[in-house]
Amino acid sequence: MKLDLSERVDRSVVTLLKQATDLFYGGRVSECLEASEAICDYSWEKLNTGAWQEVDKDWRRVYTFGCLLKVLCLCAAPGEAAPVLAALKVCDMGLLMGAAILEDILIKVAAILQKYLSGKRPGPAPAQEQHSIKKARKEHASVPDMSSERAVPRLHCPSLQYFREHHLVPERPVILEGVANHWPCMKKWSVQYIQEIAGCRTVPVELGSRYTDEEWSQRLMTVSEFISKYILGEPKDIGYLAQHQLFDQIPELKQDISVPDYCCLGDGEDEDITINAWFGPPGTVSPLHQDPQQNFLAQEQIYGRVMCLENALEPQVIGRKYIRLYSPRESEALYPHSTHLLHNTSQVDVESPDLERFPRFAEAPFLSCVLCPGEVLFIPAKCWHYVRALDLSFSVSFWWS
Ligand SMILES: O=C(O)CCC(=O)C(=O)O
Repeated sequence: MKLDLSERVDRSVVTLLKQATDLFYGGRVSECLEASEAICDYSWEKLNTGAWQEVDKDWRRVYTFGCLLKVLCLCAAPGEAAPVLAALKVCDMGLLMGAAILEDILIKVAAILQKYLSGKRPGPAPAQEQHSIKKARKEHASVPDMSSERAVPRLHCPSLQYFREHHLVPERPVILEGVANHWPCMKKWSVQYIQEIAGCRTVPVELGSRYTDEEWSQRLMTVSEFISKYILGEPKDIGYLAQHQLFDQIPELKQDISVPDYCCLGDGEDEDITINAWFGPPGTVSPLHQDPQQNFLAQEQIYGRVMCLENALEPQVIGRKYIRLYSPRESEALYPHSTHLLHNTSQVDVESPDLERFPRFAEAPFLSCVLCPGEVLFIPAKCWHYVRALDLSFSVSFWWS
């Protein structure tokens, strides 16, 4: 195993990594496991010291090497699903917290482990779970009265040139209809499908209704735990799977979506496009904020399953989002937070603004829409956007330049 690490990593750690590798190839698996755990623990401390942006990438690579060795040890003896499941969790931790090594080997290893586990998957969901799916489907957040609001314009599959001239260059938002209808996810995705494809994967979940709240936090959990607690669970709990890495972590899901053709109008390559997943129950809110890149926010069609009168399971289409857009020219009237971390986020609670504290907000013009499955919203770079899910919903956003 080629350890390409800079001088910034303590030599003792590099030596320990070499020893651990030799132990593994020498068949001394339990000693290698111990050493790999020490490597993971030590580098974990480094990853959790100071601001994340300042963590040295080489320490993240050390952590990934530690995870890889641990995975190899856990899977050394074929057989039970439990150690493979534990190994997959270690892979995910390496993917989330580490940095790529050996041509992204952890992505490949994770795919193999997931395939192995899918052969050992339990049968259909028990009746109790089906009942909760019914409950989840019935719940909606209130649709705002939009009669006095200016609607985001809509176009059906405009040409590249038309989109460029009338929307990209003048930075005008638009809803593109008919652009995502042919994506495989539109027919394929259901809560059950996501559970099957990604259930055993560990992901970060945002807890609380919005990231500006004091009690907001993030926790790592499996997609299965997320679905049973926040998608099928009690409506009082809000959890949002808002993930920048989900599609890299689980390439099987990425095959079901496409990068919108309009991204070719940008300067970058396809690999420079960041694809984000936003999966959550009704009521999840992304507070008013702006991002530096152009954005195509695509609303997926996700099927819930509802118990109909004959007790059969009927698929139902769900997934709408209420969205408001404010021009970057209105920034002052939106009262961005003053702290560095939240400078791109407004202090105003958009649907229940405190106009005594934020009087200019009332005058700021905006566009609004309810984005439905199959539709793609173009949000120009720096355009302020506020998003509230009206139903259980799965959106995919493409950030491009
Ligand atoms: O869908 C959401 O909740 C937020 C989407 C968003 O903010 C984005 O894509 O930048």
